[in-house]
Amino acid sequence: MNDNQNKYRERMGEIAALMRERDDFVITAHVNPDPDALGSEIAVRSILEKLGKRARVVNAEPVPRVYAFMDDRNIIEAYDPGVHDGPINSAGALIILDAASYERVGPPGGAMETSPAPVICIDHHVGTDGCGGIDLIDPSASSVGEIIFELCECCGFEIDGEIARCLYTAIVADTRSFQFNNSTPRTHRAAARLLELGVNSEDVYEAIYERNTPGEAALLGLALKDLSVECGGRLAWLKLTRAMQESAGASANNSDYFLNFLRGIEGVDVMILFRDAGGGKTKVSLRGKRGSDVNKVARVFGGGGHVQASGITLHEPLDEVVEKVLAEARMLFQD
Ligand SMILES: [Mn+2]
Repeated sequence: MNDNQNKYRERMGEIAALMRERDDFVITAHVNPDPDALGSEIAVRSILEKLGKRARVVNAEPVPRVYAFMDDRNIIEAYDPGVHDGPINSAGALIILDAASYERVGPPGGAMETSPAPVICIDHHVGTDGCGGIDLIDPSASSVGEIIFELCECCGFEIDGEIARCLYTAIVADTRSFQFNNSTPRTHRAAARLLELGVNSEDVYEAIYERNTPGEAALLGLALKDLSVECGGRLAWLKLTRAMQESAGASANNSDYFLNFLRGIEGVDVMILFRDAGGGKTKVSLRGKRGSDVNKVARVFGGGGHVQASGITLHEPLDEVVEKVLAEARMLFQD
């Protein structure tokens, strides 16, 4: 075992000790939660529940419709300062998952930053420093789900059916069904063990990828009419204007549904989806293949994420954002 692995295990031990010692936990994750964020939150809450601890999950916003299937016990609460600032302030410990800054957590992050409670932070994003408490940040992990699985194995937390399903869903979503290069032998070992514990992989796949609405299919059709492929066929992008979203009666809740069509075009290495998110906001989702570092582009505009999957939100009109983000993305192909 090398130094890094030792440090990793030591950190896991500290986290497990705090989980066993304390009570009254508040768990959160990043804004716009994805299955890794939600699955990890629900799994950690279940682990604490089994230890006889009180724990609540408080997010900046309600669970997105497409991921409602993950929270079938309605565990996740949407942050309300009047309801949650008290519990956050008096918590035995705070747990931040799939994010490593108070800012990425959104509104509850402000209350957490000023709370005297110790903070556990478990993440796998690149370029994050942690929250200054007990930080477990491993960018080589496919997902926080994978890290929580290892925490259970290493520290003797029992994985029941619900926890297994949550962790497997987290891993599948963050690796896009083991297709991304963040999917390692370690990832597959975790997944294999979770299958042994009874997870139904077909159900998980269907729940994640096959929940789009006919309106979203119509919106994809409208967007594909204006598909742009440039940089010698290596950069493909789509934009979703307000008019397209109104005409289709749908928005893009699941950006990968759109990006996967671009991913399937032979020779494309970088895929970008631009969306007018309303209220003067534009959201940009970037994906890279074969090692293309789209995080580099996202960081220029204050966005974040992973080397091959990043996002940006800007309070600027769609067309202006398209122009400047594309200018930066084209630089990826200038060598
Ligand atoms: Mn994640």
